[in-house]
Amino acid sequence: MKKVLITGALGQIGTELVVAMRRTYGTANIIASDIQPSPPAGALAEGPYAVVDVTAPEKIAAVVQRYGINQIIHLAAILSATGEAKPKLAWDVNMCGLFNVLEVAREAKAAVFTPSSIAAFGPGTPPDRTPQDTIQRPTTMYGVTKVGGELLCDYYFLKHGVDTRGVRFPGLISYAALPGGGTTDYAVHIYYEALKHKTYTSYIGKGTFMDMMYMPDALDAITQLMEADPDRLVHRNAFNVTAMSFDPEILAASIRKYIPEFALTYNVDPVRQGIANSWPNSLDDTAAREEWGWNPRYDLDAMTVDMLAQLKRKLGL
Ligand code: NAD
Ligand code: AKB
Repeated sequence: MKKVLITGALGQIGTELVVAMRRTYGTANIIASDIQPSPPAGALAEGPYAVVDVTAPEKIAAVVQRYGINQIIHLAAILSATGEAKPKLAWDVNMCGLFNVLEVAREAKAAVFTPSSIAAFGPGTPPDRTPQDTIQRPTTMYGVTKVGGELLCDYYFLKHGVDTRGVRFPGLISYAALPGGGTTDYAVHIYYEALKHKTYTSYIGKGTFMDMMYMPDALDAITQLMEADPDRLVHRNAFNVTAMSFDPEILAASIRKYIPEFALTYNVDPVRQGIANSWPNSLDDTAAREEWGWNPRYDLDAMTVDMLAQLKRKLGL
C-alpha cells in the first residue's frame, strides 16, 4: 500500500495534489507537510499533516519513520523570481532540501518524485521545441538548483537504487492556490484581474512565449509518472512535459472570447522579463509521451473556460 509524504504541500501544486491523491489512495495514506504551522481550513486540513522544514533532515526522517512512508513527493522549493531576490535561501531549500529528502529516501527505501522546470534550460539551449536531451546552462539560481536537482536524482538512482522520477514542469495555471514567486505567475493573475477589473497590466512583455499547463494535467503527470512501468523509463530525471505555449497577447485573446471588453497593458519588469528571455519558447515532450504515455487534456481555450468558471465561483462573482 502506498504511504506518501508530500513536502511543500501548502503551495500551488500541493494544495490540489494532496486532495486529489487522498481521493485516489485514501486520506490516511497521504501525509501533507510544509514549513507552515498548519494547513488552511478546508479540504487540505482533512487528513494527516506534519510541520517539516526540509532543511532539517531529522524532521523528514521522523515523519517518514512515524508513518512508514514509501514514496516522497518533494514540492518544497523557492521559485524563480524569489530565488533571484534570495539566492542563498533558494540554494539552501532547493539543493540542501533535496539532498536531505534523497538521503532519507535511501535509508527508508522510498521512491521520490521531484519536479524540475523549464528553468533548467538557459540562453544557450535551442529555444523552439527544446529537445529532451540538450544544453542546460541556466542563468538563474533557481535554474542552477533545478539542473543540480536533476543530476542529484540521477545520482541517487544510479548509485543507491532510489526510484527517483521527475518532470520539467512549465508554468502552471490554477485557481485553488496562488502561485508562489515565479516568473510565469502573470498567466494566473491575468484571470483574476480579467474577472475583477476587466484589465491587466503584464510584467512580461508582448511576444514572450513560454510553455504552460493547466493544473489538472500537472497532477495527472505526477501520478502517471509515479505509476509508470520502471522498465520503460529511460530519462527519469527529468522529462520535458508541456500542454501549450503562448505569449501574453495570445492568452488575452483567449480571455476576450469570454470577456470581450478585457484590456491588456504592459509594464515590463526587467528581472522577470530577463528570466523569461532565458527560458525556452516551447518544449518537445516526445520522450514523456513515448516512455509513460503523457497526453495532456487541456489546451488554452479549454483551460480559459474552466479557469473563468472556477474563479467566478471562488470570488463570488
Ligand atoms: P509554491 O511556492 O507554491 O509552494 C512551495 C511550498 O514550499 C510553500 O508552501 C512553502 O511554504 C514551502 N516551503 C518553502 N520552504 C520550505 C522549507 N524549508 N521546508 C518545507 N517547506 C517549505 O511552489 P509550487 O508552485 O507548488 O512548486 C512546487 C514544485 O514544483 C517546486 O519544486 C517548483 O520548482 C516546481 N515547479 C512549479 C511550477 C509552477 O508553475 N508552479 C513550475 C515548474 C516547477
Ligand atoms: C517559475 O516561474 O518560477 C515557475 C517555473 C516555470 O518553474 N512557475
